[in-house]
Amino acid sequence: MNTKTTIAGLEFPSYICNASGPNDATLDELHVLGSSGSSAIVMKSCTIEPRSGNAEPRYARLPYGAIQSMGLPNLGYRAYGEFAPLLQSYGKPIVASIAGLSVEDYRVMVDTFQESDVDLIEVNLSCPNIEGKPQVAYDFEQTEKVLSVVSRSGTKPVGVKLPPYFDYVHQQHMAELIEKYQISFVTCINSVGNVLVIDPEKETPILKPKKGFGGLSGSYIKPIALANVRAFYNLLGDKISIFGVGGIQSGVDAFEFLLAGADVVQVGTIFEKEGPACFGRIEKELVDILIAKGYHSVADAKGRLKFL
Ligand code: RRO
Repeated sequence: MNTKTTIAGLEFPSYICNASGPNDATLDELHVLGSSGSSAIVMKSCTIEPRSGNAEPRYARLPYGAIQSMGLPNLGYRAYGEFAPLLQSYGKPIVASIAGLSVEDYRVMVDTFQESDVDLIEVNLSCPNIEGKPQVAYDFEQTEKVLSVVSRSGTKPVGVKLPPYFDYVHQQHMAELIEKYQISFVTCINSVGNVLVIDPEKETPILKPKKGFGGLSGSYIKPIALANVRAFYNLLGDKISIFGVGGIQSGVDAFEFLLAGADVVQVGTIFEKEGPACFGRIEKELVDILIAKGYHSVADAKGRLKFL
């Protein structure tokens, strides 16, 4: 079974890779991803300066996923530029993820990664956990300012990591901007921002930062993620590539994202819980489904959602 696929013309050896977020901020963690079944090495979103992130507790597993307010803990973008050549021997795509705190931050980081050994640049427009910094992609004027600087320079493909949208007009508006600025791929979706989980015993939120409001991930958000993948697939078709992310923990989940139109799926919450064995397990489960259904490759099933 051929599970090779591409994002922005770049070959991915299989369908499942890690999502920016869990266990991808240090060089040791990135080496673990290099040695794992992940089809790429996706790095933690970075900022200009290193950050230790928000106060703890800032991550909690839930029955069907997780809530977190990590607050962008990372080593600063320079470190990730230096790590890239050390990771090339794994022979899989290296993806930088940048999360500016200003338009100028995005410009500086994208220019630097354009000159580095990373293969793709994911521009994170959707971190929900920085106090006083709204998610960029919910503000289309601000988004356009960022897209105008990140799309300007270099030859490496640039994509955007989007928050969940809940209305088609927002997906349409974003799709127009993606076309206008020749963005090569989208990553749908980031965590569902600013949800609240309460501990009824303690009568407190379960997270400390932002008075308990944090990003929701895992199975809770899978239908929202599928809807966003499908909406962008409908709107942009083969003009862009799509990373699907949100609640994938089994081969069936991955197959659903494939039908919706995702070129590759990223896993975050299940990787945090299960460790690097999850990549090979989900890939094998997906292959078994494709064989049972008579598909010959991942490409064969992509976008093939049927209608009632
Ligand atoms: O670090 C975080 O708190 C974080 C980021 Br950058 C993001 O993009 N999405 C998320 O749920 N958490």
